[in-house]
Amino acid sequence: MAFQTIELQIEGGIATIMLSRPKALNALNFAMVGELEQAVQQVRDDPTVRVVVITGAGEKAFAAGADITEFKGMSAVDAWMFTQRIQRLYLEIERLAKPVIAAVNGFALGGGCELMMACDIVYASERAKIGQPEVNLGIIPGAGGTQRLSRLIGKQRAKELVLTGDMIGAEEAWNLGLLNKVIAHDQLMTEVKKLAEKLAAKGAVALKAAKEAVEEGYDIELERGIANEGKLFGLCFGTEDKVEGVNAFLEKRPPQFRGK
Ligand code: CO8
Repeated sequence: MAFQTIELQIEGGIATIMLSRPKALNALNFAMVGELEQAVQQVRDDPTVRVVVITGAGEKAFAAGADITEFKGMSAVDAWMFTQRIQRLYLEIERLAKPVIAAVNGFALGGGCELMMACDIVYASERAKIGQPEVNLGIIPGAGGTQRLSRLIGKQRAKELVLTGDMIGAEEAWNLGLLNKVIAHDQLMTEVKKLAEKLAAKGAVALKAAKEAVEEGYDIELERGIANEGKLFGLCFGTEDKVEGVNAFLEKRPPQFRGK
């Protein structure tokens, strides 16, 4: 499928979605949101895709947020509808039955920061700048920023970022627990590829079950969360990958998982 605002490349079981409006720092406009919806559906339904990477084109930005030029003249109802759409898209990414890695190559602001937070693992360039600057526009985050941020780093620190609209550097974001790893800028995609290949070699059903156990259990009481984990654990015992994984360990050889 030919896209105008993103690029989608699928190779060796790894789908790379690149936000590609570098002149506007990869700001998410309506067209990009529509194309992201299509790309996410495509990678979700393609059984050859085992891992998804999301990154930004150019040297400066992952995504500098929603496209502010489209806010001019936008009605309250339109804005509400748009947030609902982008929220659904980010939930879809968060719940995708495959690991999603964010490769944050620069600014991740507003809707860009919110997209980053919907991903499973975040590797960032040392040049990354992260924040929720919406208050500077007289608005607030609308794609999960007030919710995922406080769940990730705690209410107090989330409020500081959301209320000041300040950007923070990669080191500070890592200290807060927003990033998994900070990497030298020119090494970012090499390290992300290594991680993606590592994940692509695992059993796809086990990865799906593991992600689902964490996601579904996160906002519920411990007892229900661990009960759900137990059922997913049991489900793994019905897979060919479990037979292969256990046999490979006992036979002292690397496993060859088939995602079945
Ligand atoms: N939207 C549109 N254009 C943008 C955006 C943006 N978010 N960010 C940057 N650009 C454009 C600039 O206008 C500029 O265009 P031009 O060359 O035509 O003048 C170009 O990208 C390069 O930007 P700068 O010259 O400003 O580059 P700097 O390095 O000087 O500054 C910054 C980089 C600090 C990132 C600066 O561009 C900036 O502050 N950008 C805005 C960041 C921001 O406020 N983001 C939040 C947007 S609101 C949001 O994300 C809400 C999401 C909720 C879901 C949607 C609900 C409707």
